[in-house]
Amino acid sequence: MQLRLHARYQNSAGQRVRIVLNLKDLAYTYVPVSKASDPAYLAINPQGLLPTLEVDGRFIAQSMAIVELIEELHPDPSVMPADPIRRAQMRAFADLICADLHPLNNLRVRRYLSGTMGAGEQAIAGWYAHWVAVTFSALEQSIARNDGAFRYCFADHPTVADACLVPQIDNARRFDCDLSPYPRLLQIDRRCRELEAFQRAAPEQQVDFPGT
Ligand SMILES: N[C@@H](CCC(=O)N[C@@H](CS)C(=O)NCC(=O)O)C(=O)O
Repeated sequence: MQLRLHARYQNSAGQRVRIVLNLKDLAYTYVPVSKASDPAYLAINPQGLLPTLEVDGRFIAQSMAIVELIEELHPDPSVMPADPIRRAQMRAFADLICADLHPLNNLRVRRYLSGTMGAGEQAIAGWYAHWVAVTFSALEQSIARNDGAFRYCFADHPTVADACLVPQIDNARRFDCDLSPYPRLLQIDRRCRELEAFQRAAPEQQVDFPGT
């Protein structure tokens, strides 16, 4: 089975997928896409969002759909907790990042705010910092409920939640958000970054990272 990941170095949804592919030690070809709005890219993903996974010439959009597919095709090692309730809690954590927070720092949303709505840079930064604070507080509380029982978010091995958390922390840092109120998330983030799977997935390790 040939896997090709169409993405961009600083594409946090793509980084989630890279992390999961690496955790499962799956070989894939990274296909850098410089602009998601290019007609050639829209032909494979009409949503105009990165990433897209190509599996033997068939295309799958949306990082979470991709991650679920990878887990189904290659269940071992799993990137899910074994217990179904814990698994659902992990999905709820991941959804908070992927469905509720990440779209707000998307380039097209920020462009709409500054262009169509005329919002200034400072106003947009304040708006984003507000949503980071709301969401990260909820994420921190959901980890606090585990009472330090796990090395990573929801298990002693990294799961999809960790693959979502680390790129989102990069986003928050890129936008200068204060993360000091979230010590549990920061500790897990540090542990993840010690792993080769996370290191190889980092933006600066990709062939399209500027200056490489
Ligand atoms: N829900 C989508 C989000 C994808 C997404 O927002 N990708 C961003 C980059 S991280 C993108 O393609 N942005 C293009 C743009 O904003 O114009 C997923 O999980 O794949």
